[in-house]
Amino acid sequence: MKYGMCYCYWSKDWEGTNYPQTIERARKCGFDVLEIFYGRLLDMAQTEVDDIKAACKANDVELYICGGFGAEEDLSQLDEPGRKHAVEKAKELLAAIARVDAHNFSGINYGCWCDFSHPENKQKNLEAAARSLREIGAAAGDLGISWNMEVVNRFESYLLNTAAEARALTDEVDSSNINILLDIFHGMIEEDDLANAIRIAGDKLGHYHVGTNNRRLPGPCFLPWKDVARALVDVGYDKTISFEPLVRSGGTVALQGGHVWREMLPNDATDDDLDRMATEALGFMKGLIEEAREQ
Ligand SMILES: [Mn+2]
Repeated sequence: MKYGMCYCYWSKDWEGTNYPQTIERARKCGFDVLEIFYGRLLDMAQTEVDDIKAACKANDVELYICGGFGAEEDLSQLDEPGRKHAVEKAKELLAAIARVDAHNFSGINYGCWCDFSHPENKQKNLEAAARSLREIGAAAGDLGISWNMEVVNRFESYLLNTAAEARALTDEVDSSNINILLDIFHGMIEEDDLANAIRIAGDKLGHYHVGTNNRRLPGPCFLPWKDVARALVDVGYDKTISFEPLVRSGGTVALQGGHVWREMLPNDATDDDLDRMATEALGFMKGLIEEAREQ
């Protein structure tokens, strides 16, 4: 199992220009993966790409890419020329992901993030998404990239709110490169049983996001951590568990999607405190998985 940290823990913004330093910082805290937003990859200078790849190699850190699509990238849209354009954009993104030597792209990468204009079209949208994803799955396969569709809560999308809905879509697409990202926060809102959600995703589980119920670093809280760890081990999940704490106020993380309206970090937390808390949370998560494996 690999363990990852999302860049937004160390920044109040989704994206930054200090990825090489953050890759080193992730490794110092014990993480195997740094997860970054996709946007800047599309027009990133080759020198920065080279610096990121060198930092990954020097620190033995793998880069994961994530994000949520807008209207132009919406693979589920019913306008056929628009959908084809979105597929071409997705292929450009795949090339950009391959350029930084990443092999996972995860998020709301099947529809439009927070667009609720035509929920009555849900079934038709899913059929359009399946057509798009079959083509993207083939392109992703050529580049060795897993396209992980994030199941999100009802306030972020009407397309995939449960693992069962995502599993139905991946079965319909039937591509080994189109998989599922489950996030414990979204699942806590929508699923009847968080462990069962993992079992439903089963061998299509491509990525897993964790945090507490209020999106702090993973740690003791009312979430059924032991059951979740048990299910991850039972389905043979052995990719990456990424931490996605949304704890920073005042930047794009808070104001553009994360909805952080109060301080979620201890008062006067220093950079060293952030790193120490991340390492402690990593110990918590690793302990759960090891315990489940020993049972
Ligand atoms: Mn997530």
